[in-house]
Amino acid sequence: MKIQAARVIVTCPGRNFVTLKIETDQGVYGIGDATLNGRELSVVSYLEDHVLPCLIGMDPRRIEDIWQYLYRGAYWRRGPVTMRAIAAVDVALWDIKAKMAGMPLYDLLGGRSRDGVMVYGHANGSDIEETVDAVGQYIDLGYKAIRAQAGVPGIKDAYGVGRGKLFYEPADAALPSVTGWDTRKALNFVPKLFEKLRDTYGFDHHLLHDGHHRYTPQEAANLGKMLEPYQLFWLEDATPAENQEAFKLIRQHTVTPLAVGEIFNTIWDAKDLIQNQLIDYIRCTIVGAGGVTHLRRIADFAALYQIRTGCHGATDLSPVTMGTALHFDTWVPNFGIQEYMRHTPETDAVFPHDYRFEKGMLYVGDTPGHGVDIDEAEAAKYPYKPAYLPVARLEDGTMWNW
Ligand code: GCO
Ligand code: MG
Repeated sequence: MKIQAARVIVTCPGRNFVTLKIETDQGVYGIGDATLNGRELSVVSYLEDHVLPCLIGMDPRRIEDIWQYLYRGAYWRRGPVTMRAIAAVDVALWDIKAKMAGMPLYDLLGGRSRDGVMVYGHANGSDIEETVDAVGQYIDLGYKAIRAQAGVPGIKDAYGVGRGKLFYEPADAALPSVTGWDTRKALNFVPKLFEKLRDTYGFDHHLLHDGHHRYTPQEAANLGKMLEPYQLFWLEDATPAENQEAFKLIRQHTVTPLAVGEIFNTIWDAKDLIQNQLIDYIRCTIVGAGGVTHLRRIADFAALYQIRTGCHGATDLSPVTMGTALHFDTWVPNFGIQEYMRHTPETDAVFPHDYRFEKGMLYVGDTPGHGVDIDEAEAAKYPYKPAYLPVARLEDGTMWNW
């Protein structure tokens, strides 16, 4: 069996997605996601110019060997561009293997560990009142877990506040827009949001919050401590994690569970965090961290330390990643939660899929493969449009982490 052709498809049904389609000489094809928000075309080039020519003629059944070929063979290891390209190939190959086996992917991975996958949605508003209402809407939709973010008085476009309900799209401008940040204001405000949420809805639902890399370790420790009475499911990306040791300080001061990893690319980004038990949830996902082959390695390592998964699932992760992640989540023994930001109807039409939402859970279907396809005629209707994530500056103009 041979890989006969491989193509990259770029489409923008409301936002940009980069998709890889691998075709075999036996008529079976596989689909992988290679989207890197705001840097999409770099992965297109990496695949088209440097990866796809090597793949033609290879045996698509040799997933592990092809992964190692692309990782070791590049000599230049890791990084978001390389690892997304590898992830796209890996996911397309798992799709092909599962289709050939006539099995849904979760079965090939080792079978079901659970019936459905608990997800969390994003509730946001321009102030506390709006966010409290938005959380109420998610509760009405049956969600068991909800991430809450609100506009902070005095901060221009605080992180996480979208324009519409249910959909939130931060990459929204042809050049990065400038938002503001002020840690003092946020620290005074965020605990009030969660106090109001617990007063209004009680403690039956899981509540989550994303610090989006904005705090120093000491500030993050302070925030975690102040949030303890509200029993969060997790505080995410409380501080940047290039220096994994930074989490030690947070950990020494608070029992609020910590999650990190949406921007990690390999197990090496998480090694110290995991083996020193500095986090509770690892947020790497399929497209960001080298596909099913590598994410499985990270999850198994995390399981040794009772750390659970919490795959990133924002809208910049295409339905192909969402579908594959759901198969992974259905199998992985140390599953924690799955982020789920809904895609627009245009995106859903480009990527027909068989997963479905019911009462706060997502369920995979039983179609052989990962259950997500691409309608190329639909995709062709939406040409690529440059769109960047915002940047953040402090009041005095200093660049900060968005
Ligand atoms: C999350 C995230 C995202 C990112 C986005 C960047 O927790 O969902 O922080 O919303 O900002 O994925 O492309
Ligand atoms: Mg996040």
